[in-house]
Amino acid sequence: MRVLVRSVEIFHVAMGLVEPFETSFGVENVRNTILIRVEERGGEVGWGEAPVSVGPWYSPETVSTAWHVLRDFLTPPIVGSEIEGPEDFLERVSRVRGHRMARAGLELALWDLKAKLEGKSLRDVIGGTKERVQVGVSVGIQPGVEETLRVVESYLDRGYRRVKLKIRPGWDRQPAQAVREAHPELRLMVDANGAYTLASIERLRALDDLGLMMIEQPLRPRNLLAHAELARRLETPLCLDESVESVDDAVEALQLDSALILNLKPARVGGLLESLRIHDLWAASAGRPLWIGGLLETGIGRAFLVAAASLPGVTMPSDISASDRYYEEDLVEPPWSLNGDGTLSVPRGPGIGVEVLEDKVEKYTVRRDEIRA
Ligand code: OSB
Ligand code: MG
Repeated sequence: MRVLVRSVEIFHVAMGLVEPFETSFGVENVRNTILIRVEERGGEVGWGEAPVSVGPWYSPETVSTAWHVLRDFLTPPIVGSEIEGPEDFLERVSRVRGHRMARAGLELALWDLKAKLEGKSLRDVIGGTKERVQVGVSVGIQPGVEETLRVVESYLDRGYRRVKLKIRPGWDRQPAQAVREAHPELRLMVDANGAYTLASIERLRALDDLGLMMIEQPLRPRNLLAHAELARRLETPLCLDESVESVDDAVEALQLDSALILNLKPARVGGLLESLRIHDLWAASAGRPLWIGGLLETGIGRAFLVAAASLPGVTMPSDISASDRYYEEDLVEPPWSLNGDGTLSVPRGPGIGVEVLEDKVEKYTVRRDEIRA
């Protein structure tokens, strides 16, 4: 690909969630996030998403920091100039430290643009091999055990075959045990979003007899060494999420043996190129299980998750649910829908393979900016 980038538009969108999503770090009712639209001289367009939120809870990034960094640092090096593609973009902004979700948003838009210009699906451009990807559902913290059982039941009725429960100290053994007793064969796991310390290891040990697939991110992000110790002292495998922001982090996690499993989120690591490197390292070189995680993306960001989940090293169900699990209406056509076998289909059309409904984007936009040469 070699194109002249004519403009980059950024949209702050606010979309109500169909139900509040509560984790150990807080509750979200409305998804505030950033969409990116890149247009090249010939009129072809690429879309991306930087799935930040209003506050720095999951990661230090927010809508405001991503807006600032996209506008002032990531976009100027490519607007009005010829660029070769996502790799070229990453080189031009390599001085920028951190801000990986902002960077991912623009990088993803360039992958969509590249694939469209080549007339290929995103899956084919990145080397995906699957036609359908296995997915699961992430269940937020509920007011009580009854509600948890009811919510899980409703997802199972809709066809989901793997359930992840959000936990925090004091909301862990009880809901997990109740779901396990009601569904002895269910593929079940938990995600703590870093809410525990090694000092509270007994709370986590209490989960060891529930046959969980894994415990995701039990300890704080910077604690790779403590995760390694915890992994040695628990039966249940550990999975890292927030701890791995780059291929360098993945190398260290493998060297320290911090976790068996990785939840790979393209936005968390700065885009698809870094995701491909981490995928090759974790799955192909180290032979460890890996799956794709989400951040309540709109249908636009979801397309990149589905493409990533079609990679051969993704061997466990991914956190990619259908559009109606998140939003009343999605920004793409067709919306993402669950197949009867608990999978999502990987689109075959050019680029992200779903049409972006620009009138819907406009409807949910609270702030828009356009960067031109
Ligand atoms: O830790 O995986 C997480 C959503 C927002 C922030 C963090 C996480 C999540 C999820 C939801 O678990 C996954 C999804 O998009 O369905
Ligand atoms: Mg997580």
